[in-house]
Amino acid sequence: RGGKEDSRGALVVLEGLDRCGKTTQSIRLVANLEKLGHSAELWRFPDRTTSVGQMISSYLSNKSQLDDHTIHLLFSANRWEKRSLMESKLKSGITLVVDRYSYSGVAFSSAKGLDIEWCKAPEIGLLAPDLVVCLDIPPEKAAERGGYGGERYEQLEFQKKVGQNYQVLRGPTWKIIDACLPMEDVEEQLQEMVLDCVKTCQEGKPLSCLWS
Ligand code: NYM
Repeated sequence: RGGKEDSRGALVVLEGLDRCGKTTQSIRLVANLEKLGHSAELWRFPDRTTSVGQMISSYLSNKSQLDDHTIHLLFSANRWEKRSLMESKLKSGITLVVDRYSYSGVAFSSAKGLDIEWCKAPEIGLLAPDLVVCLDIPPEKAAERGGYGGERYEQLEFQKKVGQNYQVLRGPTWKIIDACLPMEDVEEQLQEMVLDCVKTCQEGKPLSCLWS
């Protein structure tokens, strides 16, 4: 049932193709949660501030070359190095809104041709999100939005494959929002889903681990 002692923050993940609006929406969501009196923090992966994150950043901006398996494991390591902090924040009652997580890890790497089960393996044991919201956008529409920034992976054909992989990964904790709706509508739908999830976590829903 969960008494007050089991109360915790929610782990909420936003996923979607590049240029789907995740970053804008995650910033707004955290601001809205705080306005409503919830403690919330915005996180993102890759976290480019760590030394692993700097290797990732250099790879993404084409300043370094890495084998596909190696970069996959670095993205995963970047989540592992944040796992214990993530757990303690959640247990202290803070809701974490995370811009990309393991699903990006698997969807992007397997779009290069890596085996999907191999991609999932290093993610096993990371904290499982309470809610994954996927901002759904046709790859062609995303490409029209101000163009891609020129980082690795920001190409239409590649994004189409990533989109297909997201479909394969969709599970019971996934909710979809049409990212082509006006920004305010996306914001409102997202907030409603997240408030619901925050409530069940306050009531003591136990934390669980990937891959479930
Ligand atoms: N990306 C992100 C991956 O390939 N694997 C991962 O595990 C994560 C978290 O990095 N194109 C890719 C997706 C993006 C790129 O992300 C950088 P962002 O949100 O643009 O900083």
